[in-house]
Amino acid sequence: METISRRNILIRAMASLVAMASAPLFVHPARGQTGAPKVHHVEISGFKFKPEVLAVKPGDTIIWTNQDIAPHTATALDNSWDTGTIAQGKSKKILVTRNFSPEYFCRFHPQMQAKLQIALD
Ligand SMILES: [Cu+2]
Repeated sequence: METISRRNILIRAMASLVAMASAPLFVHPARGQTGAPKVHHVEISGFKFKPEVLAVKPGDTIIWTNQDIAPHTATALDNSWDTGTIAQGKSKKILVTRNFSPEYFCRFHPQMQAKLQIALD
């Protein structure tokens, strides 16, 4: 009798450990492990895209926010996507699709360049 109840306690303890270990997957479904789409933020300030290299996946959204007085754009080098003009204090968002062109620049200030590292799964 005692042996069985000890085993039951052990099984319950192990079950709760397993539940605790897997809980973060359900608490943070957007953190990558489940592959859920994410929202990434790129700040434009001092005539730079920050970060200049950003890891994304198809299905993710990128939001660019312009902190400069000058207007900017985020535009694919091959022109396949473009936020259009982003005025001071404004944001524009774009959905990352399959075969998304990774390198981009600002049409008004072509020296401003950045790139996306697009993970394919
Ligand atoms: Cu610009």
